[in-house]
Amino acid sequence: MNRGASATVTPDLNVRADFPILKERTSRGKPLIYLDSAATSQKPQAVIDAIARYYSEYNANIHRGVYEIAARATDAFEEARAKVARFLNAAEPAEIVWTRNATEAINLVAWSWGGANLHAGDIILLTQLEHHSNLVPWQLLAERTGAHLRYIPVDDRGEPILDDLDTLLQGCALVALTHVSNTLGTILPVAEIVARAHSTGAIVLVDGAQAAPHLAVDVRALDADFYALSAHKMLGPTGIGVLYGKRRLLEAMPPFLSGGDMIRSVSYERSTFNELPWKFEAGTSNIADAIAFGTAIDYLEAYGMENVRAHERALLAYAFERLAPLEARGLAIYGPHDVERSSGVVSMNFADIHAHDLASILDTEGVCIRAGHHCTMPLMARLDLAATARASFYIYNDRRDVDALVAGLEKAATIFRIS
Ligand code: C6P
Repeated sequence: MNRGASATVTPDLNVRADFPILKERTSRGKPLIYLDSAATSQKPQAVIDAIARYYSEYNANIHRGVYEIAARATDAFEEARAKVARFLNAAEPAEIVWTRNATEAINLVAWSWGGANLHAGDIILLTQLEHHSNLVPWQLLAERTGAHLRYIPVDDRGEPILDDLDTLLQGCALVALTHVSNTLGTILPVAEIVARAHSTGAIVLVDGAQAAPHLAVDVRALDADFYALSAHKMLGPTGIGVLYGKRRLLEAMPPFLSGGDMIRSVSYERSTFNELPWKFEAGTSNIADAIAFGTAIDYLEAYGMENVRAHERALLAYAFERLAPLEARGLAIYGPHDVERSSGVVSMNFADIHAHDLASILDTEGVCIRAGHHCTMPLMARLDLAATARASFYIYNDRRDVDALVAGLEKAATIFRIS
């Protein structure tokens, strides 16, 4: 791996070598060109090894057994939590709650904090960019409590319009917004929105599912009250995610799920609950994947988050340059056409080719992209789009992947007779 070296779009063969899947070929014999990291990232060998090591060397339940491998598993599990705390610059590991994914982290807040704090007539403010995971839980909460949803609007390029933010914040108890749009790649001015929300007394949840893999996130600098992420988008395994929450808020919240491990004492009549963060971790946790997520964080930290960002910025600039001639032939690129404001996503449509057809043609060349509404149906409606074809980059991508994408688009142009 290119540890700490200044990032560049020059193919970094060592990074690619760390990802065994990138040596695979498709059934058509094409090299795998993986451009769907916004859906899920690939995993370095170190992460795969960490999972195998847990199961083959010290598989045991945590927080229970006194024997050696149980203590080792508990230590590794809690050490991974401490790594996440450090990665996000949380004040302490107790502010890091393991969940299954970002979706569950958001649901935890909606059920626990929302159930205890939201009342009829309160406002929940979202943006029009939200992924369904940061929209549907609030719709359901609004139905349960009588609260109302409001949206920060976006313009035709998907840029949030903040001119009326102070008006939108009136009566607002909670703002829930994405840090980076999964559909367009737009990086939102979260610190500014948090500060303005706090000045009116609102709590802010940030959906960091697309930001934590790509940006150096500092939850204290952002002053986010809650921050949600999924390990699988940042080199870690599926089935493990994180809710960061400020201690004061987490402490005041009732448990979300209940059962073993989250209690202090139980009688036939009543129960008292464990300290943070275990109060929110009912039942046996996803031990192996939490530990392996810790390994993914080690990998990202060794690479350097500033290098992740620099690499993606450079790759995106190269992609915009290579795609420019196709724009003259009907390629439409959505979102900020600006590497400073976008996080490694190119969302597009090519003339009147359906995004799914485009994805299928690219697939014949081994190029993996996502087509569809990207779990942002309201945003699609707002932008008057049925679907987009989305290519998304990560540290293991290089110029050759962009070249393959462009070649695939040219093949589509030939098939659909686009001159
Ligand atoms: N977006 C995509 O292809 P989960 O499924 O819980 O790991 O992540 C949900 C989620 C929440 N917020 C944002 C901004 C997201 O992008 C996602 C997941 C993937 O865009 C899969 S739909």
